[in-house]
Parts: sequence; structure tokens; C-alpha cells
Amino acid sequence: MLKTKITEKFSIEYPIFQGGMAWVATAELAAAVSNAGALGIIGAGSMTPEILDQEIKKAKNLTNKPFGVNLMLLLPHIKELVEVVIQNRVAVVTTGAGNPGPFIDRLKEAGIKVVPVVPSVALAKRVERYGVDAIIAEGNEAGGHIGPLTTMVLVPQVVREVNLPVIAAGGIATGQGVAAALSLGAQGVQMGTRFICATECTAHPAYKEAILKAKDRSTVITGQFIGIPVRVLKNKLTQLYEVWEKEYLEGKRTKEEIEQLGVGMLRKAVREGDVENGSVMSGAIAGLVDEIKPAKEIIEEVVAQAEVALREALKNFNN
Ligand code: TUI
Repeated sequence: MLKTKITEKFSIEYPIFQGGMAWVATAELAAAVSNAGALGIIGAGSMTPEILDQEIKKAKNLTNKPFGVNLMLLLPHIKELVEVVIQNRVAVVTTGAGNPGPFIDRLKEAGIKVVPVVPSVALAKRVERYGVDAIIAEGNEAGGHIGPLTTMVLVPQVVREVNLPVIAAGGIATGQGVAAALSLGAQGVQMGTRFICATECTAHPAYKEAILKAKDRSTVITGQFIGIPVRVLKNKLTQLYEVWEKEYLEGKRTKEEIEQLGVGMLRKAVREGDVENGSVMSGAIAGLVDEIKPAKEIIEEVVAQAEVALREALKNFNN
């Protein structure tokens, strides 16, 4: 069940990608997700080329299934990271936070499937011309660095405008969300926040606890005014952002000062467990995540829920 163009193209059992979250998505999580029949993804956003090389090798020891690597395109050493994924013949590369154009030919020549995350129809059409394999349309319900549009409006417009399979991301943590994404024309989903609370995720227990405790209004967007919108859980750091962003609008602080506020803060939250002063990146759907369990159980639950939700929706429609 739930076979789509995505399961076919990526040789996976379920049309589910795990978000390649920086500092969070290590080899352990990626391998567990891939072993469970979805696509695990190592988040290279926090890694040096040497560490990424080690993580890929670790994942290969933990799974025989395909897995991916997410490349955060704003990193200064992005070219070296591209070389590492090519040398290691990784099955899939997803990209985020920029236009992957300059790297696509090299990745494709190496036989790597390329799947960019896009926040707009314009970028979706551009990357389609470059010859990518699928597109992740990520709405601003997602955690971390986000674009301006919601999943509800972005996904169907990308689906209409491109001839590639589309994976919906942002705000999906349950099978009901998967059913909604498929109804919008997506052929698969990417989930990030739900997998932070996988047993195999190596994030600090306090980070997982913060996600479990979150409610519907627990996330906010910081950095909006300086052009780097990032969705995080409210805490002492976001209160400071609020004050500094107000001061920025009054001309009392510079863009650079506000940028500095975030430096090293994701690591502080994910690895040190300082969820008050660190940046606790989380999707807006955190309120629906209320259990830590193995990736396999998360995936099986989500797939079972999706099948029920799709059937129920049709039944309600026909009544
Ligand atoms: O990349 C993400 N989410 C992230 S990256 C990250 S690390 C970070 N930390 C602090 C500040 C900034 C980054 C944390 N979360 N999601 C995928 C994503 N891609 N969201 C938005 C975009 C995007 C934005 C602009 C993709 C392409 C793009 O293109 C601009 C252009 O050149 O056309």
C-alpha cells in the first residue's frame, strides 16, 4: 500500500523522507529510518567534510538500504561536502537554503539522485530544468530556515507547474498529514520534527522533551526582519530576539548583531540540551508529537493512519 512514483524512483517501501536536520540527523537516525522502509537522511549542515565522511561510512555499516545526505547550501565548505557525497556514492542528495544549480551536473554524473527543497514555484521550475529527480516543496510550517508560503498553498502550485514527483514538507507529523499531502497532489512527504522524537535520534533528551511538551502556539519565527526567517520553539532566546528585532526596527541595532544571536545556538540546544538559551528549531506541528518511539514504529503508525484517513475522507465525501 501507499506505493507512489517516489517509492518506485527511490527504491523505498514507503513514500516518506526524513528531514536532514543539522545537528539532529546523524547516521544512527538515518539508518534506522532507512531500515524501516523510508528514506533516512544525514544532515550535513553541522558537519565538516571529515565528519560527513565518517557519518556516511557509519550509516553504511548500519543499513544496506538506500539513504541520503542533506546539503545546506549556505555553508562555506559546501564544495568539499559535495566531493564527499560523490566519493561515497550516496544514493540521494537533498539540498536546502539555496539554489543547487552549480552542483547538479557533478552530482548527476556520479549517479546520485538530486532532490532540492524549494520554497517557491519559481525555484521549482528552475531546478526542473536542471534535471533533478524530484522536488521537496517545503511550507513555512517547517522548523528551521523557512520560506514565505504555507504547505497548503505551495504544494498544489508546485504540483501544477512541474512534471516531477513532488514531496510535501512542513507541518506533517501524522498519517492525517500524509493523507492531506497526497490529496494536494504530492507523491510523498518529508517529516523532520516527528523524527526528532525517534528513539534512535541522538539529540539531547531535553530537546526531545521540549518537542513533546510543545502545544499549538509554541513555535515562533525569528529573524523575519533581517531576511533569515527561522521557526523555533519559544524560549529565553526568542524573547531576546523579540527585543532586539524591535530595537533593529528603531535603528538601534544592526542586522549583523541580530545574525550573531543565532550563531552556535542550534548546537547548544541539540547537543548540550540548553533548550532555554539555545535555538530549538521545530516545526509548527510539534503539538501533535507526544511520544518517543523507534523510527520503525513511527513510520508504521503514520502509514496505517494515512490509509485510514484517505478511506475515511472518501467515505465522508460520499455520505
Ligand atoms: O534549509 C532548510 N532548513 C534549515 S537550514 C538550517 S541551518 C540554518 N541555521 C540558521 C540560519 C539559517 C540556516 C535550519 N533549517 N530548509 C529547506 C529550505 N530551503 N527552506 C528554505 C529554503 C530555500 C530558501 C531559498 C531554498 C532555496 C532558496 O533559494 C533562494 C534562491 O537562490 O533562489
